Amino acid sequence: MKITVATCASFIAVLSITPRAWAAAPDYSAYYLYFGEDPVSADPAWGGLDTQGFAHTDSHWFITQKGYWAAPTVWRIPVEYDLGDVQINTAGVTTRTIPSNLYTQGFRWFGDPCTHRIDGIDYLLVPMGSDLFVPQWYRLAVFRADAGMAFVTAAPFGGSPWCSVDSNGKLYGSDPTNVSTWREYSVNWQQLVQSGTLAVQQTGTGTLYREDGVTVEQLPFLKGAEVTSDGRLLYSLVDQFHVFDASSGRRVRRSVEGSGPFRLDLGEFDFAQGFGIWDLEGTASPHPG
Ligand SMILES: [Ca+2]
Repeated sequence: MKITVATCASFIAVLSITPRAWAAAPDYSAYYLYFGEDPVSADPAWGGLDTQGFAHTDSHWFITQKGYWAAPTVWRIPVEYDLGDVQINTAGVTTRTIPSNLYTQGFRWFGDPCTHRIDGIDYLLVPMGSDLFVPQWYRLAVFRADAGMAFVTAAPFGGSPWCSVDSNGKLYGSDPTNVSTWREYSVNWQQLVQSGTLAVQQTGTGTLYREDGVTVEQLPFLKGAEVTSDGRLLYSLVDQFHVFDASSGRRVRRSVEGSGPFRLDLGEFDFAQGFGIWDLEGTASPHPG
């Protein structure tokens, strides 16, 4: 099975990684290896300093931009397109900006988004923040994930700059700085479908530990995070990836620069802002492996 992780930086766009069985793994069966930069040294229109995060449905990428001098924007790109060769006027690519009333209220940032399908309807969830340079995370916005990307609603989301939903519909988030825990939320998805309102209730927290299980891990500035669809692993992006077992909170893998099977190599002037995990095998992606 092939997995693609996308990070955003000024040039690097997509990292291909593949889960491999790890013989010593006590309570999970796979982790993800970095296999290369793809597209290589691309500088796509959705990239640059404004890119904040990635999500996907079965057929499309969704990429958020904070809107440095303009309104925050989300791109919707078919999976069969080469992400390194997409322009804003490419047929089939659509963008939408933040609703004007939310922009007027001061929301200037889109964070690292996520998606969830309920009753055959795909929804795109986007953390929104105010303040151009020091974002405060105030709301979780919901859009339809079809081509119209209609805005549905927004609700408080505990200040998290990222969101993730597992296959059971459980929603995850955290504080943006000095992260030592993550939060779990229940969502009334049926209410979202039926009345277009978002009811989010925190149901628990998880504590993050180092590999030795003793010291609480503090992640100084979280760029994004994602829980695998089975809810077993939490990928957090700081300077590198930190991968935690979601049941124990213990870190099980950490990416490194330069060498090793799980590495994140960023250029001198590049930095990662967010990411997404997508098993592209069996999709129409030009880069399934
Ligand atoms: Ca994401």
